Amino acid sequence: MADEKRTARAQKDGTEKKSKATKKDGSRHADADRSTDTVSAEGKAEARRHSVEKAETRAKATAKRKGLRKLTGLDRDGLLGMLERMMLIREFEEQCANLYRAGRIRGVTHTYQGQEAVAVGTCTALRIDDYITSTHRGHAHVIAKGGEVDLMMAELMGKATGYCKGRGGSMHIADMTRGILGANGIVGGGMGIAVGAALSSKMLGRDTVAVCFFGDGAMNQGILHEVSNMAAVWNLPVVFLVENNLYGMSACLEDAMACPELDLAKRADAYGMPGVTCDGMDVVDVYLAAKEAVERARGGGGPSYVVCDTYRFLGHHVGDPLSYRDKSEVEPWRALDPIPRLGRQLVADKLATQAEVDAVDAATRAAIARALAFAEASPDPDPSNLTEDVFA
Ligand SMILES: Cc1ncc(C[n+]2csc(CCOP(=O)(O)OP(=O)(O)O)c2C)c(N)n1
Ligand SMILES: [Mg+2]
Repeated sequence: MADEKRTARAQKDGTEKKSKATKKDGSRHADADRSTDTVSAEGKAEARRHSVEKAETRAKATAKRKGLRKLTGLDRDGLLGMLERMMLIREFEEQCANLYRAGRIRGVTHTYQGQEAVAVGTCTALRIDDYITSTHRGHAHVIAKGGEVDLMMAELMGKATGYCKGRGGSMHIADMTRGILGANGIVGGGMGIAVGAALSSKMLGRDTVAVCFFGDGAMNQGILHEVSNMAAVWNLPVVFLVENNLYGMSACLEDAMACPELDLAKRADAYGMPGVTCDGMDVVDVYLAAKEAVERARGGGGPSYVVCDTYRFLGHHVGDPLSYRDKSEVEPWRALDPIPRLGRQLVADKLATQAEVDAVDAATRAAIARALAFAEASPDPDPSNLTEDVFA
């Protein structure tokens, strides 16, 4: 067949396939001949409605859930501890956004409001010597893994007492004493590090597990294919933890992902590993899914994917004008806020009174206020040390 004919046939086949996909999910432009097959505004609105309706159905199903201790295997302190960590993250992020708006934090700051259940549910399933790799939206991962908010706040404000002596800022916080191998400004940048950590666990005969946090946007980074394959081939103790908040910057899932209508956890099938999707607005559901994946990895059962369906209440970064998403989209997600949701369940389950829940809230606000005072009182880095810790 002549080259032009082959190309024409391939184009025709491609067009036909796209047309079928359009008919099936109804979300694509009818004009499938265009080389960039974008999604219509109606298609996106429909997809967004579908996402939140799915989340609402899950929330209804678990609202009256009783017996949290039995379900999770956690005691009252463990369950209240999850509430505390989520509240600590929320307050840290709120203050962080305020400081950024006031010009007291430099650079770009990505906050995590709305997604707290993902970091906390996952890290509650981990031991202190397990590893995590984080993302550009990483404050929550550090707090959930037990990191110190004073050192974090000082780092964000560029103070000498910060985690990285004020040289790293928001996207470079690490704490080797707690297995926190670092946030990362490179989308997908933590993936190789996590699989490397898992490989080291295996080679050293240790039973530590690595959790690799990343977003739906990062799912399309090439390195994920390499490390997923490698982790499966070598049966490494790693969990690929996807935070599916439906957006990568201003691009929604439907614009950036082939087959967005498919369950993202199905990607795991390609590597012969298990993949599950859980309710990322419910800390208990995330904990149960993460626990199963972590225990499998620790027991020699190899890697897996856990996809958490969630939503970021605020913009991609503080100051994002949010022109790409309709305001009305946010309210139904806010109604699924994971923090009051756990609070209500603890009260309904008679594991805490409302007064106790409120007391945890007050204590976490006080802890963040202390962190802020610590950071404010801390010295700036001494310019004479500028070249210290510089290796290249
Ligand atoms: C390699 C690389 N490409 C692009 C960017 C710019 N960038 C920063 S965050 C982001 C979106 C990431 O989306 P997702 O992985 O879904 O995480 P989310 O922001 O939703 O938490 C992009 C494209 C980057 N930092 N690194
Ligand atoms: Mg995302």
